[in-house]
Amino acid sequence: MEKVFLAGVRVRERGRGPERGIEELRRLADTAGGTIVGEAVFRIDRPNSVFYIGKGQAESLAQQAADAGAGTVIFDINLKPGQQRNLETALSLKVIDRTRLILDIFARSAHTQDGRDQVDLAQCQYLLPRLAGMWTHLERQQGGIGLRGPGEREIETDRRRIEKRISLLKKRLGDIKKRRGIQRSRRLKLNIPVIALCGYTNSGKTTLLNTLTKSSAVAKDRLFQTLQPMTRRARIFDRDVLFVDTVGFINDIPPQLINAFHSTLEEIEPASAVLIVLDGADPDIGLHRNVVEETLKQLKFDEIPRLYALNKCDKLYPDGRDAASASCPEDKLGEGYIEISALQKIGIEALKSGIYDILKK
Ligand SMILES: Nc1nc2c(ncn2[C@@H]2O[C@H](COP(=O)(O)OP(=O)(O)OP(=O)(O)O)[C@@H](O)[C@H]2O)c(=O)[nH]1
Ligand SMILES: [Mg+2]
Repeated sequence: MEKVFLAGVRVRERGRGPERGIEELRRLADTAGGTIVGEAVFRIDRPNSVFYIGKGQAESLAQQAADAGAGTVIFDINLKPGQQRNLETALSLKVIDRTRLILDIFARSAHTQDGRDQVDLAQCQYLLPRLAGMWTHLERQQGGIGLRGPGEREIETDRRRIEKRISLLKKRLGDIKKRRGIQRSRRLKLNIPVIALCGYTNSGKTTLLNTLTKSSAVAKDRLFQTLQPMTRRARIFDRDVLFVDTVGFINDIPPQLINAFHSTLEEIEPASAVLIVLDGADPDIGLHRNVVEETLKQLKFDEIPRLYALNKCDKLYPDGRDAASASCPEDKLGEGYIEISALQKIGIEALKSGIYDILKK
C-alpha cells in the first residue's frame, strides 16, 4: 500500500464559522487505497503562486512527510501544473492534488465500458494542460537549448496521442448520449413520472433507491460507489414512478468530471422532480446542501421542483425522536426536510406522501 501524507489547506477568512475538517480528505485517500501515515493542516491568507502554501510551510511539510516515511503527499486543494511540479521538486515526493485523487477513485469505481470511457476522458483532459506546462517548464529551465529538440518532439507526440484519444472518447461518448437519448424517449412515452435521486456522495441515494423500489443495487460505505445512473420502477400509492439513482456530488467537483459525466447526468433532465438526499448525521451537512444546489445550478437543472430527504436519522436519534434534539440538523438548514432512514426504513411513508404531493403539482 502506498504511504500517504495528507495536507489540508485552509484559507483564513475572518468572521467565518468553524472550518471544514480533514475528515473528507482522509476518506478520499482511504478510498483511493492509500495508507495514511501522517497529516497536517496549513493555513494561508492566499495561495502562493510557486508553492501554494508558501516556501516556509512547504519546507515544514517536506520535513513532516519525510519523518512519517511517506512516499506521496495528497492535497485537498487543486494545484496548478507549475505548483505541483515545484512541490514535487521541493519535497522529493509524488504530489497529488484533489482532482487527481478524485479521478483516481472514479477510475477504481468504473466497472462498465461507458464509465471507463467517461473517466478516461476526464483523465486525458486533466493531463493535457499538464503536458503543455511540462514543456514550458523544460524550455524555461534549459533556455530552449540542448534538450529542446527531442524534449519538445516527445511532448508533442504525447500531446497528439492524448488529443487523438480525447476525440475518440468524445465520439464514443456521443454514441452513449444517443443511446441514452433513445432509452429516455422510450421511457417518456410510457408517461411515467421520473424522480432523480441526487446528493453528496455517500449520503445514501442507492440505499434509498433500494428501499423505495425494493431493488438490490450495490450500496457501500465508500465514496463514489455509484457512477452510472440506474432506473427502477416503484408504486407510490396509486401511481407508478421511475426513480433514477445518479453519481454523487462533492465539494470542488473537478470540472473535467462534470464535462465527462454530462451525458449520464442528463438522466436528470426529464425528471419531474429531484429528490435531494442529505446525510443528516454529517457535521458538514450545510456545506453538502450548498454543493448539491450549486452543482444542479451548474448543470442547469435548477428549474426542476425538488424535495429534501434528511437521511440517516437513525444515527441522530438512536434512542428515539426526543432523545437528542440538541444537534437537530434543521437548526442549520431551516424547514422543509423529511427525516428518514433509508437503511432502517423509517419515515418512508412520509417521504412517499411528499413525492406524491410534488407530482400532483
Ligand atoms: N445509519 C444509516 N446508514 C445509512 C443509511 N442510508 C445509507 N446508509 C449507509 O451509508 C453508506 C452509503 O450508502 P449509499 O446508499 O451507497 O450512498 P450513495 O449516496 O449511493 O453513495 P455513492 O454512490 O458512493 O455516491 C452505506 O454504508 C449505507 O449502508 C441510513 O439511513 N442510516
Ligand atoms: Mg450510490
